[in-house]
Parts: sequence; C-alpha cells; structure tokens
Amino acid sequence: MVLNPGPTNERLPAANRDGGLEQDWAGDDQDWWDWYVTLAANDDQDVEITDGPGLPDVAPASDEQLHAELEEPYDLPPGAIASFAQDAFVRLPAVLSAAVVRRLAERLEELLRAEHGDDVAGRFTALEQMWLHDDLMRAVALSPRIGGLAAALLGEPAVRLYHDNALSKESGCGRTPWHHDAEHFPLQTTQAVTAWMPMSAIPGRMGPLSFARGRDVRDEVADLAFDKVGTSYDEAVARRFVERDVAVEAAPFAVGDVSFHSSLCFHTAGPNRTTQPRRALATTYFADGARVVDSPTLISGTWREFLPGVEPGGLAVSELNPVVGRS
Ligand SMILES: O=C(O)CCC(=O)C(=O)O
Ligand SMILES: [Fe+2]
Repeated sequence: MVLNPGPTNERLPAANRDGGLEQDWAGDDQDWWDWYVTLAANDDQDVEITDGPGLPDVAPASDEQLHAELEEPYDLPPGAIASFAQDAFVRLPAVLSAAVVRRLAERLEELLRAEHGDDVAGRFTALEQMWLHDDLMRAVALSPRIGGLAAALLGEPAVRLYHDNALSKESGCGRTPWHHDAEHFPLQTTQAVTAWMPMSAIPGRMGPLSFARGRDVRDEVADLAFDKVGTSYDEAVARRFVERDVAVEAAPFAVGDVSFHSSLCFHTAGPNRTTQPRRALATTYFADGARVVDSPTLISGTWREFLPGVEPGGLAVSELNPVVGRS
C-alpha cells in the first residue's frame, strides 16, 4: 500500500508524523482510535440527535447464567459457514440473551466510566485487554461459545485470542473509516475473525457495523492509497464500491445479534446520532499456528501488547493468546 503525503494530523503522535506506514504506533490504544476516526469523511447535513433504544429491558443475568450461556455451544444455522466463506461476514441471531447483554452492558459502563470519565461526547472511546482484570469480560473473551463459532466459521481446528476490545461510539461521534482488519492485525494469515457483540439494540441512526459483501472485495480497492492524515482513502473506497456495485449491508442489530467479520471483510460504521453511546464488545481470534508479519505498520496499533515477547516473523503465541475455540 502506498502512502499519501499530506498536511499534519494533530491526532498522529509526533513520532509518527514523518515517514511511511512501516513504523510502530507511538501512542496508546485510545490515541490510536482518536486518530483513526479522523480518517472518516462525514457529511454534516443531518445533525439531529434522537433518543437511543436504551439497554435491554430485562433483569441482568446472574454470574451462573452468564457463564453457562457463554460456555454452551451455539448451533449454527444451515448455510452460515458457506455464507461467511462467500461474504466474509455473517450475522447470527440470539448468540447472547437479553439478560447477558444487560449484565455485560452494565459492567462495561463501569469500566468505561472508570477509564474515560464523563466528558466524552463526540469521541470514540475504547478499552482493550479487559479480560486480564475483569471476570465478566474474561468469560466473554475466553467463551467457548464465541471462540467455537470463530473456529467453525474459519474452518480451523483451533483459534487463539488476539485481543478483546470495547468500542464505544459516543453520542455525536462520526463514522468509522472504511477498512479491513488484515491491515490492523500484523499476522501472516487472513484466517482471523472478529466477533462484534452489541451491548444494546443498534438502530441505523446509532452506527451499526456495516459490511461490504464478498471476500474478494479488497481486490477492488487494492490500488487506493492509504491516507494517514485525512479522509481521502475512506472517500475513495466508498466511491469505488458505488462504481463497482459492491453491496453494502448496513442493517440494524437486534439485542443478542452478533456479527463475525473476517479480516478480509471491508467494513465501516455510521455516525451515532442518538443520545446513547453505541457500544460493542469486539473480540478477535486467529488460526493457531499463524506468524506475525515481518514488518508491522502503524495501522497495527499497539500489537506488541497483544503478543508480548513475540517479534516480527515469530509464531503468534504468548500467554495472552490462549486457544479459545476448537471445531
Ligand atoms: O465499532 C466500530 O465502529 C468499528 C469496529 C471495527 O472496525 C472492528 O471491530 O473491526
Ligand atoms: Fe475493523
């Protein structure tokens, strides 16, 4: 991928302003997200903010219910593996019960508030590696149900955890730029998948994750230059998809729906034009046996935190990458 030269982006750490993409990210994970959302084009026409759907209107699950549900295998509907293989993403209903979503959403609210406080309007606030210090988040990241789905969809005998994430698109925050995650994960394999688990219903105005359909879509945009300071790459990808009739699915999520997108899947998310933060837990798994690329880039963000002790070219295994799912 080539790099567009351009003006300074004040969200880029000073150490990353010069040079190309092949350098380590110099900030933390939150700095990365604060920079990354500046690369999305936004049309400022519709600024009306409406109420969000609220959290699921049920009692939160108990510890026992939550653990039992996340341990139990999920029966994939017929055709799900084939449609994931073809489309590079799949949306599955009722992977989580409303009670489990409620419990996780309440815990996530506490964790986000503790880290980022209340003054977050308009931002994209993130947390990662929650599983290392929170028991409920550990049950999600190490869930045999979610990891098992990841292994089954990828057709891998075993998958390892790359990292967990909380993705909170706060009220008024704009779009997430078009991208595919193979760029973000410094792995030599594209056998990697992210489970995106909304923490409420997500109507269209709240910025549901949206997917370009097809595992070969990246060939359509492979010639476009990444822009580390402005929105030109995001705009060029959007334009290309229109020109080439690439179908984009931007449906709302119901409570308990979970999507799985491959690292080959191009995806974006709309702005959050509701009063409620648009929150999801996103956990990424990759095929056991994968290696780290020889030259990670700044788009790989804080990858060394997720693969401690692993060097470029090395086997992607550390104490933070347990095998979670088997199929
Ligand atoms: O939550 C978002 O808006 C983006 C998430 C994303 O890109 C991902 O989970 O791979
Ligand atoms: Fe992504």
